[in-house]
Amino acid sequence: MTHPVSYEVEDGIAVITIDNPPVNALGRAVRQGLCDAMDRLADDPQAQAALILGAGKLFIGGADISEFGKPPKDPWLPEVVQRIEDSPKPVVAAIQGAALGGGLEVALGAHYRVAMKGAKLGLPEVNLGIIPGAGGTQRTPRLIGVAAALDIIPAGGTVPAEQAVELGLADRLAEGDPREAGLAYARELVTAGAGTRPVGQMPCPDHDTVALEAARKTWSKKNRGEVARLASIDAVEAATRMPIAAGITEERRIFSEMMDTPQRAGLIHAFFIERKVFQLPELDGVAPREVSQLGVIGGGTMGAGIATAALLRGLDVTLIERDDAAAEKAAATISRNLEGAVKRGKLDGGTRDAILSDAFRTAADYGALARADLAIEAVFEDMDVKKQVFAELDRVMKPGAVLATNTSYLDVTEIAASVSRPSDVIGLHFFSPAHVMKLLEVVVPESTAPDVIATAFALAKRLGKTAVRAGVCDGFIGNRILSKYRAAADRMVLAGASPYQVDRAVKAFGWPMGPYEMGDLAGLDIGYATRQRRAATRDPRDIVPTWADALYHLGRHGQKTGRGYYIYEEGKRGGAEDPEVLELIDKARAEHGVTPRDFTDEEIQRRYMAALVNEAARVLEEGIARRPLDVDVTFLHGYGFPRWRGGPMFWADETGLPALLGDIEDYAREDDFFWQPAPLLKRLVSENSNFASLNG
Ligand code: 3H9
Repeated sequence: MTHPVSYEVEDGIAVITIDNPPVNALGRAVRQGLCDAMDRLADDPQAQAALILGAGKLFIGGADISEFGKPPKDPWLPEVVQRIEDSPKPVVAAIQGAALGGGLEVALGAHYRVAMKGAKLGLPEVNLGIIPGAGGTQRTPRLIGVAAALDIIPAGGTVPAEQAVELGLADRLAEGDPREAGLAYARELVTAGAGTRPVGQMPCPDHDTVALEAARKTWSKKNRGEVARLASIDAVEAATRMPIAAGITEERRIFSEMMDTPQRAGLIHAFFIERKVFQLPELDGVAPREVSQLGVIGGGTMGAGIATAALLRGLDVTLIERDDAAAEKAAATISRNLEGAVKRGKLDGGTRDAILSDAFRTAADYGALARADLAIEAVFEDMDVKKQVFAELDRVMKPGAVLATNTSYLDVTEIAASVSRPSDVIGLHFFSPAHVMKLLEVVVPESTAPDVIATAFALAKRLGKTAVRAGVCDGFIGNRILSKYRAAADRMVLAGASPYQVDRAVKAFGWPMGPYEMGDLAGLDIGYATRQRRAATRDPRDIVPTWADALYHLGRHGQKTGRGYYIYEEGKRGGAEDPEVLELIDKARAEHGVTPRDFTDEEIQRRYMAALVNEAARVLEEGIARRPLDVDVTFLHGYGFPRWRGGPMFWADETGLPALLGDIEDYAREDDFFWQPAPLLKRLVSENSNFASLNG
């Protein structure tokens, strides 16, 4: 095996290149290689300075995350960075693509930094539940001050090369080849007789109480529950109080503490599964079909959101609406969405104008889709209406085009069977607002061709979405599981918990919203319509939240009507509890002959999660989700599941499946209709196994 760190001398400059694809992560061999290179540099009479480079498209993506949680191996990264800083000869780092985490820390060990245009520099460690652990929290504030360091470190943020130079994180900006730019800088330094410039030897930054307090205030609210962000602020504060060696020891202490948290394990699980979710063995070697022209049918909130997502990523979009008025309304929504992107700095005004004039058009006639490569219908959720749309698509679309439906629960197999080319049909279930939400459930009927599945995954990547493969059933992966834990919440309310306590308990677990706040946001008419739809096939033992029906009939449809479970006042955030809702619930309890009992918040959380995991186990067993990680990604990206818990299946493994099964069996003693343990859960417990074993 060739060594991942090479050393050669060019014109008096030692060029040290890290070549460790895919991201030049700082695994053990790279760390050792850098130490060896520093030893060699010190003794090399040919070299007056050194240049550190990363081979390929980026400088260094950070420490090797796959080593985390395993026993650490020498040399540790902080020592490596110190060795670079202690070099008696000047060291330059030339940064292209990205210098992240340990990658930036290596660059901060160097005495001079040149950032190539397009590069980003940052310390994203807190996103993984740790803090920078190789001097990042000590050297960054020494270079750019406490306030600027606090803008980056607790946010896990990156800055573009230009800003890095403005801040002083890098010394100069360059264009072109990083090797050439780095060599030119190093030669210039040698010619000028510039010596070393160790960042660690720079004076302690001023103790900026205002910035520290502001950061603590921000990060106790934002990413609620995450410990590493606040801990990273403590580490930055340490830089203001102690010399570098002590500061690095303190950083190391906090880093090790974070490394041992379950949050670190959860966040790193999330990092890896977000990538693995795209790796489907069935798609090995299957090329996606070419997609550049997209058709969207229906310009409501969903259709307009999908069109916006596609336009933002450079696709050409034709939107079909039934008449001019509807088309104009859709175009206005899309224009507003794009304006939002301009305001958030994601798009410039000129590009927005160009998109609207060149890449987007509306039409009333399906014939306008004759050249589209893929069409997504987002019309009213009714099987007959969908079939009519698909008949039109079947008639006008070119051979090889993909026909997709954005239905959130209708039978995609039945839709596919209604056209002459079922193998080209697939479900693409976007979440609202479609140009913001990351999740895309790719719903695959038996009849779908593999390259159509591959096309859906490639499209998702292009749109910046996380795609999860789902099988066909009512609600697919996410909404099917959601309906179960929602039902568990309703059962707890009937038994004695208040909806407000349920919401509070669920949020204390880390969910961004409780089920009743969520209901108010989505609109209580939606839940009512779902209950109506299911009424004909409902088991008589099932419990219907009659209080929710009553709210619907009172016209209290949630936020949009100012009243639902909560009472909303104009201009006020959140809603107030409504005693009338509690009266409606009391009435339902009386009808069911229920004497209300108290619930602890912990019991609410356990029942909510047990219902989720149990249904997820069924979804896995039926092959609706192929792997537990697909369920985890669905909940992280579509339902706001707290990322630091890794996902519900990861949480279940961490909690322990025997304990969860025990809970479900206990609950079944009082209600054996709702609480039937999933066979897969029982099997995993009997085999002393876990969900992770099914991730492949
Ligand atoms: C750290 O540095 C701690 C230090 O402060 C202190 C230590 C003492 N390690 O994302 P991609 C894999 S913590 C190992 O698709 P892109 C990734 O899993 C680290 N593996 O590429 C994937 O594998 P596969 C701080 C890594 O071009 C493949 O590389 N750094 C690492 O879209 C391609 O990844 C970070 O948090 C890693 N560090 O984006 C940065 N990074 O092909 C994390 C990636 O088998 N990384 N892989 O699925 C990223 O943000 C992106 O990967 C990056 C490239 C922007 C670099």
